[in-house]
Amino acid sequence: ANPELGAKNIVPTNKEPDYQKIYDQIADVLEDNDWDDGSWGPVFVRLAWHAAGTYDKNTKTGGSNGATMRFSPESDHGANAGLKAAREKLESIKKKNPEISYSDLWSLAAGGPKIPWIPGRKDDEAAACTPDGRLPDASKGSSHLRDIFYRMGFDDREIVVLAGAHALGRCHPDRSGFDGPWTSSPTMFTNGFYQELLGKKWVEKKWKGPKQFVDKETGELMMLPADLSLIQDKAFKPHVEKYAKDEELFFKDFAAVFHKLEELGVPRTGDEKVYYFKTKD
Ligand code: ZEM
Repeated sequence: ANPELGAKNIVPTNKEPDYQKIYDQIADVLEDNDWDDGSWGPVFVRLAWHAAGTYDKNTKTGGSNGATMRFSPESDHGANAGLKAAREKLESIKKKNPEISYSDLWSLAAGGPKIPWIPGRKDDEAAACTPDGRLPDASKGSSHLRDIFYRMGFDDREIVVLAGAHALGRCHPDRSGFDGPWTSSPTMFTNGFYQELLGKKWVEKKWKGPKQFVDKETGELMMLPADLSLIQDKAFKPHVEKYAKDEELFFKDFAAVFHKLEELGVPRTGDEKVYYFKTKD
């Protein structure tokens, strides 16, 4: 026992939580026929991304450390609309494993078998909430994307890699105001976002909602103005073409860049153990 603790019955345990076990518990709650396309996976990825994407490399504020989205005002930022359900869904895992921080839990919930993951994020207080406006605005184009992602420390290629996450999930009129999925397999991680972007003809959706695009043929798939800017911009487009052709390269690069995103704002010594998780199937 640690003599500095004073209190008699407290024996400090330095035992690491069993992260593979927690990863498996998260995997067990993903499937749900009452949620969207049948999986909580996409909204968990969005939760982790919005927690991390507040990072500002100049002031070293924001980032995936802290899990400050639990608190107002960050929980009420427009970009975070709809993420409360994801946070609540993960409460059952937190209850079973109180030793894991919320910030580690959220980043773990976005993990995949090929994405390196390092624990050790510490939760912070409401005072550490970042100001509104740090996450990208879907109605804007490439120069806005550069402003936002350069601030986090990413380059053009990394912006295109990260946007490939839009293979997953969908837009919800009651959350962002936009509507529809980017691909026809929104619960599967593929390079489909790039393939659709290049392969379909995109026309403005005729509706009262915010300006977005739908595929001309069926009208069932969608693109945000920010997504389309990735093929309108001369520096972004070659990366879109590269990842549309080579899914293995996309998976490899996504794992590295998503890991970098998840590390933003997390103090590290460089000696940390890196985890890779096994999927059940
Ligand atoms: Zn998204 N994203 N995102 N994104 N995102 C939405 C949904 C999802 C942008 C954006 O405005 C929106 C990244 C980058 C960018 C995911 C992951 C990642 C939605 C729809 C919008 C409007 C929200 C809704 O209505 O539910 C913009 C402008 C981005 C700049 C490039 C990055 C980076 C991501 C992860 C690496 C995911 C998985 C979803 C789907 C969520 C769901 O609930 O299905």
